[in-house]
Amino acid sequence: MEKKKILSGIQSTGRLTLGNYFGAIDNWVKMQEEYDCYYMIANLHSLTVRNDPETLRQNTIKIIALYIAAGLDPEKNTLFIQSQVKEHAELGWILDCYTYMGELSRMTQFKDKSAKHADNINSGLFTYPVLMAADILAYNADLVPVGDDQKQHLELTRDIAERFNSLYGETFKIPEPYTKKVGARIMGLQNPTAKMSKSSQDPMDKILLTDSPDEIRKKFKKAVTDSENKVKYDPENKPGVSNLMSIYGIIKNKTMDEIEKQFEGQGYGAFKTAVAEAVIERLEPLQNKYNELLENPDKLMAICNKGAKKAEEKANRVLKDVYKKVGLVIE
Ligand code: ATP
Ligand code: LTN
Repeated sequence: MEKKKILSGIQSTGRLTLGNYFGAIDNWVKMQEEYDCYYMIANLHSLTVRNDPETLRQNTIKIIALYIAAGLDPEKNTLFIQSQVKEHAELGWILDCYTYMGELSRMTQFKDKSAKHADNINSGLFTYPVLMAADILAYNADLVPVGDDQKQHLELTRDIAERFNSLYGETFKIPEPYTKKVGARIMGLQNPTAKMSKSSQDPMDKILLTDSPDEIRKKFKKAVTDSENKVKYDPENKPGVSNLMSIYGIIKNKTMDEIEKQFEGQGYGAFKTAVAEAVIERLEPLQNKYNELLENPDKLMAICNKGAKKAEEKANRVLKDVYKKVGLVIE
């Protein structure tokens, strides 16, 4: 039986955090045996906010290195950079013409990002979800692993695909979201009621996958908690400690009950140290591999080129079908 197809991606705006790791990449690694996986760097999406060109280029390569260092095997998965496969932008344009302004106006990410970048509310930011739909539909992906924040975009993707199919006949597969179990949503260390985000302005709010052990210790030590000094899981009233418990639980594979028992009678100091050491230990092999990979950028690019070629073959077939169906002349 043919394996089900998975597609997902991360924007190359900024450096990846522990949130990206536990919320996305670490789950992708677990899926690589069972599915036919396409994992890309969504660098076209990154242009919706202003970037320094050289930083954007560097971040893109660094994320590819992190994908591989985190355990994504380039032989088992198709790893590529979105801008290398022009079909994404081409299909994005066509799908723009099948998406309504009203639908896009309802996207909460658009509202959030417009508020954050009030001086640059460009039309790319508005049509961002359509490009994401193109990423997914170009491969007829069955499943799309995303965090809660992206579910609305996936719903829209399904609506666009259904609309297109009903106009032109069966063309796109309707993708399903693949969301993870609870606990995979990592919150900020300084503001534990908002998710840890790579674009957060406060460096103390996020753990970067490339942070040194000392930086990690410092950030956990300064993490916001509460005055109770009791390790207890209560996300509503104790969001800071609960977030640290989730992180510890994911790494040590322990339930919240087990963690409460383990740290009974101990204060936050000891607990924070334990969380920091667990994170350091978990990231160490990833960081070693990452540094090794970055020593040979040509090899990394060769992996991306190979992935892009394979991705393009698939996406081009779908795009040609779409061109034909809507009446665009190509040959
Ligand atoms: P940005 O700050 O640039 O918006 P981000 O850090 O929120 O970025 P995205 O590029 O939007 O990350 O997301 C990439 C993937 O990582 C998505 O699947 C998203 O759901 C997941 N992800 C991001 N942050 C977290 C988090 N704090 N906890 C769990 N998953 C996360
Ligand atoms: N919008 C997503 C990144 C992204 C994506 C995709 C995820 C771009 N294209 C296709 C899944 C499938 C984000 O910001 N996390």
